[in-house]
Amino acid sequence: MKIAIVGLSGCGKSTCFRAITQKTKRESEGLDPTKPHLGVVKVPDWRLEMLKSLFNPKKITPAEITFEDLPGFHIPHIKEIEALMEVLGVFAGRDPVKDMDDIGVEFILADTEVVKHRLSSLDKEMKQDRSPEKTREHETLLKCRECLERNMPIRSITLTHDEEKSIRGFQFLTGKPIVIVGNIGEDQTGSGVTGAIEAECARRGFKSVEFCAELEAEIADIDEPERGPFLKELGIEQLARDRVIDIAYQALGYITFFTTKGDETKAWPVKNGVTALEAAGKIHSDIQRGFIRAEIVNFTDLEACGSVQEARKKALVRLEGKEYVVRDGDIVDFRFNV
Ligand SMILES: Nc1nc2c(ncn2[C@@H]2O[C@H](COP(=O)(O)OP(=O)(O)OP(=O)(O)O)[C@@H](O)[C@H]2O)c(=O)[nH]1
Ligand SMILES: [Mg+2]
Repeated sequence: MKIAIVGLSGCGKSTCFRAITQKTKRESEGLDPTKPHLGVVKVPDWRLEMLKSLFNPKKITPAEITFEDLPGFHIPHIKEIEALMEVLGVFAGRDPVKDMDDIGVEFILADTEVVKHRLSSLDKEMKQDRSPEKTREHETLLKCRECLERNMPIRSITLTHDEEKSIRGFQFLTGKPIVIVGNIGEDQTGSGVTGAIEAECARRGFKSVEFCAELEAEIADIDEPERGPFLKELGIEQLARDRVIDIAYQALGYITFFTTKGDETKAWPVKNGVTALEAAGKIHSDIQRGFIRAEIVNFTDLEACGSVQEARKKALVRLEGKEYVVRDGDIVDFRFNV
């Protein structure tokens, strides 16, 4: 799961990257600012703490997201990137809605080039071969072109499963989920300056969050014992970073299921809508191949009951088959035989 951090030059992408990954200045100092950099973060999930107290595992493994910090204003190499985090430099007195528009236009142009290029070669190919696959791809690309010509992102088109599949390989930028981060200055905290961003994002169906990246990047440099008092002095209860990661995770369209096998309690990120059989494959191909049933209790039920035994008494621990659609917070025990 990889998210690329994009935005205009100097909008604070690298500062956001440091704040999100909590890399210290010293760790980042050696990094070449003209190159992309990767950082892995653990997705904060309070439910893991509760599961820890119930199952007492030796090890807790949260879900992870890799963030990629891109230098300057770059059209990212989209392969392997599942979503974009777009940083708007509100702190610099810029007009964030205009910046959002400008970036949107660049992405639309980049996708338009890809569509044009492919349509032109497809026209030639279809003179020899008018297979249903090629025809479908052609029709879908025409839909995309029409959408892009209206200055709309590809994610705004409703495509059938087959249509989506026919263009999946192109990894269109404007087809990716997007999270908008309003990077505000320290003096802008709580001033509502990002109201305009929020309204614009709501209109476009984007998730957005405001964040004082510089402040939170500085916090990474404070040693643990001094961190608490420092945060208290600033009146910060929780780092916005956690919320930024959480919102990015949601924007990716992921939900979390948990396993509590042996010594480890683990959070597994899966696309919303996966079946129990697909979820099993995330863990191990053997578990998928030999899938018999999945014993499932949802976190909310477990929390309300206080123990698995109690949940069992209330018939909230269920046996589900291959086609069961996994829900966020399911605690799953796969039964399999290979
Ligand atoms: N006051 C203030 N300054 C910030 C904030 N975020 C970033 N800056 C400053 O803005 C400058 C650029 O920040 P970077 O994080 O390097 O921006 P960038 O988007 O990575 O820049 P490029 O990779 O060159 O495009 C640095 O001097 C930061 O200290 C902020 O929230 N408040
Ligand atoms: Mg940078």
